[in-house]
Amino acid sequence: MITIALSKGRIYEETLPLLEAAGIVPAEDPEKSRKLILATNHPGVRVIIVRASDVPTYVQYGAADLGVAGLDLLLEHGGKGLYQPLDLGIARCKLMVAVPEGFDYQAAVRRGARLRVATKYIGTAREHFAAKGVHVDLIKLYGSMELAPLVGLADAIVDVVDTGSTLRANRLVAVEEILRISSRLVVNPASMKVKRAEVVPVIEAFERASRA
Ligand code: PRT
Ligand code: MG
Repeated sequence: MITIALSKGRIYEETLPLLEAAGIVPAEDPEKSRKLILATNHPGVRVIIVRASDVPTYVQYGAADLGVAGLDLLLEHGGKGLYQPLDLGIARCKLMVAVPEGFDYQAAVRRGARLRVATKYIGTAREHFAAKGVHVDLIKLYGSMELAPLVGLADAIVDVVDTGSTLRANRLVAVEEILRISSRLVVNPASMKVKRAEVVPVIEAFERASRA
């Protein structure tokens, strides 16, 4: 039996066609069912539904053999104990620095101002600002980063942006791109050895499908 860890929403939706290409069809829709373990048409394969940021952890400890996770979350996790054979090119977005309209970020940076930055990506943000020599106090949030500058919690945020409509709706503007992001297939290294006959065909099918 192999277990594939996915998160609900965009990762699940964009991984479904790849699963299908590997001949795997979940028996239920996680948006409709409350089940966290989904059987598939394939007796040897099940899908577990976890929080996006927990996918690397489930795979690292071997509770799942494979998983799909955004590069943003993989970098925060650190990637320890994870084999990352494939960039699936799905759930694309950018990690950006954003500020309220009218805040001159570049001028603040030139002045050497100390900025308060709210983010759930503490590790990546710390590295980014340190490399630029920008002084920041990082404030850890778990969601809705866009709110923080609007209520005086932070001067800026570091968040992923896709269409930019959430930024616009909250009168924020992206001022710096940190990283281009897509989702990766992650594999437990022990599963790769012990369950090679089951795991490798899935990796190969994902590779063919994501290239197509
Ligand atoms: O939602 P939850 O708190 O459980 O976890 P999550 O937000 O980490 O997971 P999820 O499922 O929302 O995202 C999973 C992965 O999708 C992320 O790790 C990214 O790699 C990728 N991804 C791609 C995105 C987006 N696009 C995206 N737009 N993740 C989040 N967003 C957010 C964005 O921050 C904004 O708040 O969606 C909102 C809408 O974005 P705009 O720019 O289209 O308005
Ligand atoms: Mg989300």
